Formats: sequence, C-alpha cells, structure tokens
Amino acid sequence: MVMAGVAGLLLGAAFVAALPAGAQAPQEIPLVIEKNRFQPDVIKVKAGAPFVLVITNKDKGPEEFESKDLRIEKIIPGGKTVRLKMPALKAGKYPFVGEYHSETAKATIVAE
Ligand SMILES: [Cu+2]
Repeated sequence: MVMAGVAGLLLGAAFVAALPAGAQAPQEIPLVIEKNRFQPDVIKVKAGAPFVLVITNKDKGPEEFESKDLRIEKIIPGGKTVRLKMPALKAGKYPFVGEYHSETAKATIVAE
C-alpha cells in the first residue's frame, strides 16, 4: 500500500505546515512616536519569534524608523499608524532611531 503511505505523509506534512500560522499569530507590539520620541523606548520581545510593530505617529510631521542592525527603514507619516513586520531575532539588543529626529528619538528592541 505505497499510495496510502504517501497520502498519509502528505497529510501529515500539511498539518504540520499549517500549525504555526494557525496556532500563533505573531505578537503585535504598540509603539508610539510623540514629541519626536519613541514610547516605550525599550521593547522586549521573545527571541526567535517574528513580531509586528504597530507604530503610531502622533506628531504632525513624518518620522523614519531606522535600524542599521536590522537594515530596516520605514517612513511613518504624521498622524498615521504603520504595521511593520519584524523578523525573528536572535537574543540581543537592537537599537533604532527616528532618523528625522535622531537626537531625541532613540530606542532599543531587546530580544531574550
Ligand atoms: Cu533612513
């Protein structure tokens, strides 16, 4: 019964592949830009799990989320919310800035 064996394997593979998406949507973490600062300025995430930063810019002007370590640059228009999908990170600290106000807009993602 080779066919049954193959079908069983395929079903098993489909089941396993479907699990991560269905069982665990990536964690959503709110991040606010206000008065040219990030709030909070330390974001703790689980190492090895992708997540979504939900960034709301309460200022009038645009800001740019920029992390050299993560090679991410994303403009957040004034008054808008942008969802930024983040990759699974190894344990460590990942600083980022708001490039347009990098003197004040400084924060860190801590994966642990
Ligand atoms: Cu930039």
